Amino acid sequence: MKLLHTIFKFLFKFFFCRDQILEMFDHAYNSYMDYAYPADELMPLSCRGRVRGLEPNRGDIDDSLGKFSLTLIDSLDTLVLLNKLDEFEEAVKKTVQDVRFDNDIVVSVFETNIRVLGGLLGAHVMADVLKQRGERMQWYRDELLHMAKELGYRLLPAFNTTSGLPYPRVNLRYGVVNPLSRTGTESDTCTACAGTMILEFAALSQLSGDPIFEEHARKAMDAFHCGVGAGIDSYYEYLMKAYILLGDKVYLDRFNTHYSAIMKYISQPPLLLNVHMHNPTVNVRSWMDSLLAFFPGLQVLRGDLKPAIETHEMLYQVTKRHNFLPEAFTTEFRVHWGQHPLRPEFAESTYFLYKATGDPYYLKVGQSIVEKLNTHARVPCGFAAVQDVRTGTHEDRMDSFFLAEMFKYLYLLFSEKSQLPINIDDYIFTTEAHLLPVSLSTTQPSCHTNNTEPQAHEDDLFSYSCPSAQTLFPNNPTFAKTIRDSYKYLTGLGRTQQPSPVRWVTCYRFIIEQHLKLVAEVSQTPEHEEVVPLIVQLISPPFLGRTVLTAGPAKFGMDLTKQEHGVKGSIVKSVPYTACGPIENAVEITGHIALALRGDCMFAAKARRLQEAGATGVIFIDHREGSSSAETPLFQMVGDGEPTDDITVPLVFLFSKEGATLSAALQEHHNVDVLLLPKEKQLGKEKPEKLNIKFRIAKEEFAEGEIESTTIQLVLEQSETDTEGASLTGKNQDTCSSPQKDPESSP
Ligand code: DMJ
Repeated sequence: MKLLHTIFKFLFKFFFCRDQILEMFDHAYNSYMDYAYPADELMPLSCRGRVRGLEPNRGDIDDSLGKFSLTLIDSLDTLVLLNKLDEFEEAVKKTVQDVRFDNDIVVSVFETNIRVLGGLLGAHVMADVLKQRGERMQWYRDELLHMAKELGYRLLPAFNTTSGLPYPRVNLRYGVVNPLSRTGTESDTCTACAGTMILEFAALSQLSGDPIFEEHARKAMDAFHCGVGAGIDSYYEYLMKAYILLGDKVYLDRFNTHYSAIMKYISQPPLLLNVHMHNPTVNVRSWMDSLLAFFPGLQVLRGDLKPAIETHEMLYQVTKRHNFLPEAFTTEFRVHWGQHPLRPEFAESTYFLYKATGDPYYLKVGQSIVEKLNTHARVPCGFAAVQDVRTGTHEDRMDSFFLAEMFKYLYLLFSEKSQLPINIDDYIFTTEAHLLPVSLSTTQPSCHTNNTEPQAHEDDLFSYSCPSAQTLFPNNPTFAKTIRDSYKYLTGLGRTQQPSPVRWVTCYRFIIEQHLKLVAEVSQTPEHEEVVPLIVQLISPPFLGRTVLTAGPAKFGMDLTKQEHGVKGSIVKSVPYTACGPIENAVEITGHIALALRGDCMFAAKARRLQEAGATGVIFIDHREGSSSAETPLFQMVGDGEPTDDITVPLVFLFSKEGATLSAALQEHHNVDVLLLPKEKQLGKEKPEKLNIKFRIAKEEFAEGEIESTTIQLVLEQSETDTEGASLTGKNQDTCSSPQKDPESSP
């Protein structure tokens, strides 16, 4: 039996997958270098580079692109691990020669840290190792480290907050507060975004000798006071790994506190489901996110092998059914959101489980990942993200993490340690799979992956142990199989089995997207879930229904699709404009639709405050300069995780270009009446013959000495029989003689 295992392993490892993975990597990397470099990313369907500003704006995901050859930097240490040392040397030279960071561009602090700063540090460490061996890189003089330090300084302005939590975005040239920065006023960030800095920043401090980076990242970590569910995503990963890298028990204690809560409230093997933060017995939703696939890998590091095997097996069953993990899937394993942007988390966990168990089953899982990528994602110019796993349609994107992470984990899975150019046990993986040496640890006791005996603890064997796969989990394939067998037929493939009854609970990394939805409050709606486009139609003179602004809906507040004639009212700007403090102009707002700027606090908080002040509706306006419905897909605003039943007024969202049109109208005409309604019910569009516009011109009464003014009373009638119209007043209007060229589109 043992001999059979060995033969099986040998066959997989040496004659099949390693070479295939190398060939696939070459295809992806060379496509990027040939068709896209120096752009940030490859567009594999168009066979060209994605340059921000030249392609349609995709919203937040474009914040990863900083005109700094992202994919090249993210790929550097993968080149070393895959033994492509000539290519690595060449790529480092290109990075040093071509990449600049003083770009006037707004980027995500989180993404820039994990992908670019982490990429530079991992590559610097690799360059140093190769140089010390005396065979290559002899010209190298720490150029990548200098670049990393420069980038670190460019990120630091984001940490200039009272809490120490970084702003989500920074302008690489102008920082945050500079009027030229264009970062907006948004200070909301996700826990993962703010709590996934410590590895890179601490490593930068250790390597550069400047403590400022570690100090800031540590302060940001200290700012969290998480209970159940208050933290999320790679924040947990970084607590655990910060302990491994830095040896500071504070991080381990925090991790263990969170982990216990997660396992108590969230884990329902093999599922991990969202619970309400303040009421953890209540479910939040009935679907899971593909990003949870990293969690079994973290559980392996923690030493919690059983739930890791269970959850991983559930995920494998989902990939068997849908080829890839859809971005979100239900507890019945149906597609909730069909996109798959070639995420590496499932491969990551597969690698860690193989390392922990030695079970060749995980090689088989790895092989299936390789095959599916080749069959369903490979295109002539690289690998394309899958737009919908149900149809197999492609999307014109190949994210840099595909090269940074996917190929590392797959290659490691099929490699013997002796085949690697470095001793992999000497390194820890960042969340982007960049390699940082464990030897950076300065605080005792440090963790060394191989030789540390776990320290037994009364309550929990693993609580104070250094994660060492070999020590904690001696190879035991039978143990893993026994656990997996209970979950073999979860998805209904093969024999039928109902998933065990579940508590609807929440997980955390589960969802960077999910988390962003709750914190940034906009939900990229699953593709099959239609976002009903709304409009803000300006109906008072001189607009008379001809200016129509496309608006996004909210998942809470009044459902405008159920209002026969929409909701009408005149608009008043909230003071303060963000509506994050007490409303100072409640008197003016009462009975009107309030305009409020996005940012600084949650949509739900703004809506509540304005509703209490007497507003009959709220139009939120994006604070991100230049955004428009023409370029950014509509999304739905979501609540703050608390019940939102108390919010009954209608809520709509305008991108900043449309918002600017509305604000300009208000500034010019003082009285602007609007209708909030679904686009399909646009007034005067479907049945123009039935739209009667009547004017009554009347003299207002004036006090002696006041200038005479004319009032135009406008009556809009839906039809001859429909007498419910809008009686609106516009003062001192010229005429209706300024027709918009294209009433359908936003100016
Ligand atoms: C990567 O950039 C990192 O793994 C990050 O932590 C999460 N998202 C992507 C991969 O899916």
